[in-house]
Amino acid sequence: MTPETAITKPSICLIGCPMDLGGGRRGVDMGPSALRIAGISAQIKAMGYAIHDVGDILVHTPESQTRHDAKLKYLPEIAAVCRSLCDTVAAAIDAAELPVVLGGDHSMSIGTLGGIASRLKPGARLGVIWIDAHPDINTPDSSPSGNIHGMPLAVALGHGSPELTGIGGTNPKVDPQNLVYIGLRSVDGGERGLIGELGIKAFTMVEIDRLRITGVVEKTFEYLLDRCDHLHVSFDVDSLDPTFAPGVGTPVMGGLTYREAHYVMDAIARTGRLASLEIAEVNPTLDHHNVTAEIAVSLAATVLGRRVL
Ligand SMILES: [Mn+2]
Repeated sequence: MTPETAITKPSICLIGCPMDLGGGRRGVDMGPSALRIAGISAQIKAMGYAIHDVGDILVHTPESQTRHDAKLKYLPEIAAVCRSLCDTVAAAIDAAELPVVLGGDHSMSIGTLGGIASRLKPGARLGVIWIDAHPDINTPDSSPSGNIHGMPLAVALGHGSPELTGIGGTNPKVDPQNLVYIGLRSVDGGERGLIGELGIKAFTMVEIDRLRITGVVEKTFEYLLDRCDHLHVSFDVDSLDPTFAPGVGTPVMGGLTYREAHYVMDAIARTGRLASLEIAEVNPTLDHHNVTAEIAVSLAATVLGRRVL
């Protein structure tokens, strides 16, 4: 038996989002399969959770699409996927299940956050911990690439195409004061401007060097826990250093170590406040023997409460 944090456990709703329309590099559409093959269901079940795997959201391949807008590549297709994901996440919450979304490129967060925001009780506040090398807060005008996986947080904060900001019916979905970044190290000029303008709390890799991961986690909770009722964790596997996790959509040197990531996840589990989770940007085509998906699954188990002792 493995010891766990919670005594009563919600059912976990696993939702695959096999989408790679939002990034410049192919292959993250295979992320949900890689995470399932790495045993996400069995490992969570072994912790005593009931699992409801709803399978994958329908996503059409880029080959069957036409790109209409260079500033918002595959906008109609990504909007359709996110609407469907939004409904699926909302249904899980309605069924008192804890949604765990398996990606897929990070544009899927538009759907995940749409579903969560649509189900918040009146007056309840959504808090988000965004663990990522990139802040994903570009607008169509600031984005150097037009790839929507670099825009989901801007959308959640109400900036961007109405086709995306309108998903789930709540706009904005997140208050910039209720968002914390951990692990940033690759930030575009426009993103830097918006983070400063909105006063978003960000712990870059420099803060992790300076405060160590323990200090960053402590400050994150001091800042965030009192101001949120629903805690959502969005984990981009590119937050990890590529020496540990090579199979990611957009690798950047100088990331979290395996132990730092586990420390963050363990600390989040101990708050008892996690209400939804997503794992983004697992790219099996760049991976070695599925090691990145295996690490992501072990981190998912940790944030859901698996402990060493
Ligand atoms: Mn990301």
